[in-house]
Amino acid sequence: MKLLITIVQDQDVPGLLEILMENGFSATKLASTGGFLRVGNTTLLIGVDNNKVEGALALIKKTCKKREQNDIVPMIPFGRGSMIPRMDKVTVGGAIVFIVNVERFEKI
Ligand code: 2BA
Repeated sequence: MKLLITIVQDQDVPGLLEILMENGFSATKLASTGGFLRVGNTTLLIGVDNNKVEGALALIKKTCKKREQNDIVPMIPFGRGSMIPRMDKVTVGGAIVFIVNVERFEKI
């Protein structure tokens, strides 16, 4: 068994959960925050049999879209001692997936 630790944009979550459930996968949804943009995203824990990993990845690929977001964290100097926010565009997504071996799975 593998655990797909899957980080996706909030907008893609309803569609992704729906298609995962339709195809017999189980998932747990956690609220998370990206370290770079410091905005909310969603982490899904998806436990899957080894022979279904590619199927789950295909559904993630089909559902999760790349989007441009403003990065307003960095600041640039502006006059003496003051700073203004700098707006950069970054491409976020489709999805970040960590595929981890599960040593043992128990449902009690
Ligand atoms: P964030 O950390 O908020 O990153 C959002 C997007 O900003 C990233 O999209 C990437 O395009 C850009 N970015 C991230 N770090 C950067 C940096 N040091 N310099 C320049 N640009 C940077 P994605 O790569 O699609 O990542 C989406 C979210 O997935 C991330 O949100 C983070 O929550 C998670 N993530 C991505 N890579 C990760 C990793 N290696 N470990 C843990 N979480 C990760």
